[in-house]
Amino acid sequence: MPKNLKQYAQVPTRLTGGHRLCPGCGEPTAARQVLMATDKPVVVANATGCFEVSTTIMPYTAWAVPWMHIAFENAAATVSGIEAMYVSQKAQGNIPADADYRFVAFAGDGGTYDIGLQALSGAAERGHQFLYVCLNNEAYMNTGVQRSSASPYGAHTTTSPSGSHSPGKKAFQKDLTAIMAAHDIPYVAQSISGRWRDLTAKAEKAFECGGPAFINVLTPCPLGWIADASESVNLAQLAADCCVWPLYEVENGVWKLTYKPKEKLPIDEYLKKQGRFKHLFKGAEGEAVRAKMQEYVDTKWELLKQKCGEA
Ligand SMILES: Cc1ncc(C[n+]2csc(CCOP(=O)(O)OP(=O)(O)O)c2C)c(N)n1
Ligand code: SF4
Repeated sequence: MPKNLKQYAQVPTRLTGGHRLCPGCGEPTAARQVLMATDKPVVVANATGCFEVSTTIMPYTAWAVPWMHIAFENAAATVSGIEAMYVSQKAQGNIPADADYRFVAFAGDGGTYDIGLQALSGAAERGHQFLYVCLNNEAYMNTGVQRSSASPYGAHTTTSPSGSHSPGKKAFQKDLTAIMAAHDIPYVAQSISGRWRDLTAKAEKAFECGGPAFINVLTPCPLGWIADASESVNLAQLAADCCVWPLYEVENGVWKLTYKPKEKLPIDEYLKKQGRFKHLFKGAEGEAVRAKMQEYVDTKWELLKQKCGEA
């Protein structure tokens, strides 16, 4: 049963303030909301990326739990290895039989959608009990905003630049949440860092599902999205309201919408607030790209509603 706000305020802080993530970054908010969702001791594995480098600037750390830095590509291999060692040590009597730990990996979309996908798929298939959280800001932000396979169609990044020969990124993003659902693991979900109740409830289910769990969290990045830091929470909410980033879960194979916008907003409401889509509001070509994006979002939304028994 998710706690209320007053109860969450009593939960010990596992990721402290004083880290160097940018103001308005969606990553620490999401991570804190996830970590608040369990009272059990947790061990964290963290792939390189903004979240990792900014929370562990030598000689300081913002982590108040056991935490392991690992390479870009192997967050899932590491967290599943830690969990396997824990199970083995418990069986050997080296860890008390009543110990009850939880294991969580955090990685960006670059580390998850692209370079870490093989390790993530393998760990999910092996059935370890862990939660993998993708902090999805839709590009490789830590190294200067390069496109990833999570970057949306039409987005300007340094490796999909908009200009006279290019409308921004030319491919639609990979649907990683659906790919993880296809692994038939106990729990898969999409959330945003803005709606704390949605994310903490999902994280609680994920921690307690007894097997592999995956949550894909949209985490706005003011620097890469070229947006005002004060707009981050609103942008995440707009992504849900425009159905660009629907909130749903797949629990033991059952698909369910966890948020239904009262009125599905046009994607322009979301796009116009971000400099990475600014070029799409100039000329006929930009209009055509936006129309294609809207069509894509509408098609995916209808398919999702069918899967969730809402159509
Ligand atoms: C194998 C490997 N390739 C490249 C890098 C350089 N590198 C470090 S962080 C990073 C980008 C991380 O992007 P993402 O995972 O999306 O996280 P973000 O910084 O956006 O939160 C890259 C390319 C690396 N550390 N290891
Ligand atoms: S660049 Fe983006 S993801 Fe990285 S710390 Fe800043 S706001 Fe967060």
